[in-house]
Amino acid sequence: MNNQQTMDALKTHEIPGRVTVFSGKGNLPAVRVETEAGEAEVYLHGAHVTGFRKKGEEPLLFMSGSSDFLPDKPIRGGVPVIFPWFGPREGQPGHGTARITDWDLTESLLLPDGAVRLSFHLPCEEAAGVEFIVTVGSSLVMEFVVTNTGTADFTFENCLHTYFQISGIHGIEVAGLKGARCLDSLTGTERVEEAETIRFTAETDRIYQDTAATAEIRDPGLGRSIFVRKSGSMSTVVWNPWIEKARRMPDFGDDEWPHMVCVESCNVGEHAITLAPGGRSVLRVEIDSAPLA
Ligand code: TA6
Repeated sequence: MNNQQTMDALKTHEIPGRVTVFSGKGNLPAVRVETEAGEAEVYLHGAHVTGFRKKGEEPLLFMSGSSDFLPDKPIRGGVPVIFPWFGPREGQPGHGTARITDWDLTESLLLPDGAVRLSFHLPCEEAAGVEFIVTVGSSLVMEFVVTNTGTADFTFENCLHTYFQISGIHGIEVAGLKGARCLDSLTGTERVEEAETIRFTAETDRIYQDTAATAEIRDPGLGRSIFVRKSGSMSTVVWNPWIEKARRMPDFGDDEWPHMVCVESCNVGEHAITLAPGGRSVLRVEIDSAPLA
């Protein structure tokens, strides 16, 4: 949905040496943030974080080289903002409308610790005030905030559908989800996760429910662990498309599936959120990394 702030309006939010507004791929407006500790890139289309790296490190986020950058298409990779529903919906865009809407940049702020905070607002949303706040520093902190500004209850799903850059899907493992209820989206089966860590040997598409746990992506190939710390989220989705699904996705390279994994912080299914009028919900995710212990 096209609601593009003019470049002149966007450039009023620039901070010399820290925040730069530019015309990105597909001539879509984007914001580059550079701090002493880390740097990031965010497109106004979908308020989509397309890059984050800590100083001197490999990027933490995966971006597909085949991604579209079109007004009516989602960007493939980075952090798709999924709202107000997760997954397919008859006659509607998959994973909701927020990721294919042009958001407004409402504030850029240099914080005392040297980090930069960007605030985005989702226009044309009647029932709720929707903000997305991105803080770039030695980690990436994202807060998805929904306030029910209507006069009736408002129910929605939300998800920060993060794509992580990894050395190779066969060599990584994801820890932190043991004991969570696991809904397998491919088989429709449900079980409790008994493994200490998740390893990948085929297409994997799982919704872990009733979990507020930090997920850790252990990547010996890159000698690092990525931590996905969250609050205000009771669902975690783990996804890798593997060979056949990758081939079926036109905006995803056939050879890209070994180099990414999605660990998504959400509230989906029975954890969909219902806000009474005036109610407020905050989904907060911090992405950080450390040398592999
Ligand atoms: O989060 C996992 C998932 O729901 C998968 O089923 C897969 O469809 C993925 O999202 C990507 O969805 P998209 O609509 O972005 O192609």
